[in-house]
Amino acid sequence: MEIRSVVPARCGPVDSAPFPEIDEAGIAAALCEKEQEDMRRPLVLTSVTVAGITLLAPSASAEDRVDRPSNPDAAMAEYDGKTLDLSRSWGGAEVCVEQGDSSFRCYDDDAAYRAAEGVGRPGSDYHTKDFGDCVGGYVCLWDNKEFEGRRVQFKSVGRHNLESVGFRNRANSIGNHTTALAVMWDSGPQTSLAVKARIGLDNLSEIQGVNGTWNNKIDVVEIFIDD
Ligand SMILES: [Ca+2]
Ligand SMILES: [Ca+2]
Repeated sequence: MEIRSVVPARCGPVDSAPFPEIDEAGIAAALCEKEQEDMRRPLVLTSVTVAGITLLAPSASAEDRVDRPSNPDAAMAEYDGKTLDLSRSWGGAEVCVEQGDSSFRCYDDDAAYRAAEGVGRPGSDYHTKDFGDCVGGYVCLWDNKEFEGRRVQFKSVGRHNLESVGFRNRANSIGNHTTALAVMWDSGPQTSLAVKARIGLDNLSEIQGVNGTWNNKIDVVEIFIDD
């Protein structure tokens, strides 16, 4: 274990925030003060070593039955020969992974995911309640604390609306296994939690924010361009 700190994403006006209905200017000063206070508070985080993992191309598509989404922003995923609307249901899937074209593929479990996408097991990091289960190059969110339960993985730069993948207000632990900054957003009122590259937070109920703890609060994940 090592002591690291989490820093706020932005302090001051948030002119490109994902919740335009909120009076951002009115809360910016309060957010700044609170986030600076949060930044001074050290957090005990799990340290990891980034495994030298190569992502291979996903397997060929199956002939899918397409269920039309009720939500136009819904993310569609291939799973078990069918197409899922993730905003409505994950079916029996345990792991859903963003692909290069921003679509998703879902799997029964971590082993099925690694076999299908050619991702090797990272040795001792595998299923050790370490965010090493989040393959390098991805930001991962887990439904339960300590990097357990259902997991969604994102890799493309930009904002990912968790409502679209059925994961809004669900994440209890997160891992940023990229080399870029990742920012978590909550809308009630709008606030953000920045997670530096290669940092995992194993229990969001221990992370205090403007809206209480961050447990089951994240609405949007934003991945920044690598510096
Ligand atoms: Ca949860
Ligand atoms: Ca929320």
